[in-house]
Amino acid sequence: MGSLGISSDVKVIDMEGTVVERRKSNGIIPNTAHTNGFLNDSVYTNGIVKSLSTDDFVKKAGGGEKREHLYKILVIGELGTGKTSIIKRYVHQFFSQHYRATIGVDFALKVLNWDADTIVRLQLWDIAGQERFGNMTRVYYKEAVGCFIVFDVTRASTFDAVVKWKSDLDSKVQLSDSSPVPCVLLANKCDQAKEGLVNNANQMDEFCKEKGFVGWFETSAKENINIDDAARFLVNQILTNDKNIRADEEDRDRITLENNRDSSREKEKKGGCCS
Ligand SMILES: Nc1nc2c(ncn2[C@@H]2O[C@H](COP(=O)(O)OP(=O)(O)OP(=O)(O)O)[C@@H](O)[C@H]2O)c(=O)[nH]1
Ligand SMILES: [Mg+2]
Repeated sequence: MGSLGISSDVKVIDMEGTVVERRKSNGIIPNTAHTNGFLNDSVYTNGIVKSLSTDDFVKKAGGGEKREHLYKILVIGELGTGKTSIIKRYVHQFFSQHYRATIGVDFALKVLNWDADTIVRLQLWDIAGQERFGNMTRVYYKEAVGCFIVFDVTRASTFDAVVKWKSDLDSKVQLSDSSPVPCVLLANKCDQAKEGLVNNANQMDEFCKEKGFVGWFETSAKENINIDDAARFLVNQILTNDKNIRADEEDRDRITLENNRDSSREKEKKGGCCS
């Protein structure tokens, strides 16, 4: 981990699931913090994470403005399926055979220059497989707008658990319009021999449709297969949802404004406020 610039900092998560503080660890991890500390230092400015799903506008060189989105994405699934490895590959272009189980939750940030006018910041929440739909997942899932559920193609039992992770997710978090959080299924370790349903692409498509996954990808953190594509696919879903929700909210605001204007005109017609 040292080679990745790992710090001994710890992150403190409040019961709302927001990282409220980042401080140097003196070797004692506070009760409220669950971390392995693989965070890149650039992730948190001033130690405080901004509220999620917000937009900022940043000045572009040459005048115009860029829209900047911050999205929280969950990475969940059974123990040892490769969640941490996928994130490390995606964010740090790094892979290790060495297995160190995540404790609680870990974080990483990936910044995407999406297009000429858009920057997307993905805050990736790497949730330990050993959390297994425990009480803390409700806290960790809060405000997520996208999710990867990961299974290990060499262990069919990890695929069997996918449905439980999906229903845990759907029962604990929804988008602001109450629709389910878009979730992509990752069949990881595809560099190795596969076991079970994952050998049949048509049945996998059917499974995903039935269980409400927006899509699935075979991935390998080891060989760097499909991880960028899967992330791009999920971000596209998130951006579409975000745009639709925003449009609905703007419509609602406009209608409320028009109704208010109409009712004050009515009052004026009737002779002002005292009639
Ligand atoms: N061959 C192969 N091994 C992988 C791949 N991804 C992860 N591994 C290995 O699988 C083991 C577990 O990987 P992790 O990324 O730590 O798994 P995890 O899902 O984060 O596990 P928990 O933190 O316990 O939930 C490690 O030994 C990795 O090197 C892959 O794509 N191919
Ligand atoms: Mg892990």
